[in-house]
Amino acid sequence: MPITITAFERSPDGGKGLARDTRVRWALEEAGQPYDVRLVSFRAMKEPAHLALHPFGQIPTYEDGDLVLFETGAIVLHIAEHHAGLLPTDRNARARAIAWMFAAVNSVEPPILEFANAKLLEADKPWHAERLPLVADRVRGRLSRLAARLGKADWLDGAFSAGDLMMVSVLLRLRSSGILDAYPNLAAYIARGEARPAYQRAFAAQLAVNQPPTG
Ligand code: GTB
Repeated sequence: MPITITAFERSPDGGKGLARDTRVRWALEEAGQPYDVRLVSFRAMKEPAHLALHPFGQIPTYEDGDLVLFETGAIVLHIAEHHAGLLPTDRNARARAIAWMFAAVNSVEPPILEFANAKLLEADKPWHAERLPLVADRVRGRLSRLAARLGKADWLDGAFSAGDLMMVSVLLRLRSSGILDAYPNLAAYIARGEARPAYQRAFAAQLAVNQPPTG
């Protein structure tokens, strides 16, 4: 049985690669692992069969034989631990790469999500105009520190790792906002991630679901 992941039957972003199955597809492509995708509707995600895989009724999930996983951080770490290419072999370098994975989901993604949600879900609130700059500043706070740490390096800690895969995936959500324009080294970092053939394959696969070829 091949690895099976779940993804949106129809992603709200229409195939821009922002739904979280893209980062799992990317990790599987980096690891050279074939996978199947089961598409789920918003309704099916909240039904018992899917809730048995994902307690919060979300995508993506990951199934490999007896193993069922949810949470992209855990899924990407599992893939990285079992296949070459996403984590260094040196023990300390490996621990640092994992720390960057946690930093992506625990320190950088939360303010980005708050910002995305503020724009998407709160635009009609009377306090929106006052709150949005505060939320944007919290994003900039993280980006400034991250940009300073990255400096002129290609990747966060030596060679490309699962830490970079997660960080680039998290930062991609900001691209349409213009916030990244103030951080050219981060914009270049994201572009390097997107240029990886494994990312390109992952992106194309999720796009094919959301924009089936016509004709
Ligand atoms: N922490 C979990 C993880 O990393 O796995 C978060 C999983 C999650 O948020 N899944 C979302 C989901 O299933 C899809 S990715 N949502 C449905 C629900 O909760 O009912 C989030 C997402 C959705 C859409 C866009 N977009 O259109 O731009 C971007 C990101």
